[in-house]
Amino acid sequence: MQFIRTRAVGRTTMLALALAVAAIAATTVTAAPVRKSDVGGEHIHARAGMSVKIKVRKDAMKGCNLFLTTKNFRWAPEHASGKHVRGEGHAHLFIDGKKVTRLYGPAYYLGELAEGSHTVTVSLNANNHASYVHGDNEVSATKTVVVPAATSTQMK
Ligand SMILES: [Cu+2]
Repeated sequence: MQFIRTRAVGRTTMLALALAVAAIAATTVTAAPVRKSDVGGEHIHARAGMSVKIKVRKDAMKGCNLFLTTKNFRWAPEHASGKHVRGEGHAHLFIDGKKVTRLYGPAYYLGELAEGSHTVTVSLNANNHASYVHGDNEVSATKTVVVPAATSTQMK
């Protein structure tokens, strides 16, 4: 995510600032659930009410932070790659459809994403890495993060 550095505050700068703030604010949750047929592999029927929600917030210094809120789910990094225990597990993080890492808890430093629009998806997974599902849908959440174009004015 780009930071705004300006040496002269004029009308153009203020407009750019307003646009940048608007762009950051324009993050939206996409409702379309991930279908297990899109994922393939193992799946495990989740207990009723298991869910995950995503928040992406600009870090005060650099990049962004990811925060997850889960329900009816217990983070169990100590059991990762072990046998399935009902309601336990970890998460998988995907950025623009590509798996980035496992998540072992509710917060993660995403770092700086390139300028443009990105999809951030988190799925809840059992200890054995199988996706938790409700019916045909993965227990997952997706957020679109828009990183505005650089608005810095360089002195020449
Ligand atoms: Cu896994």
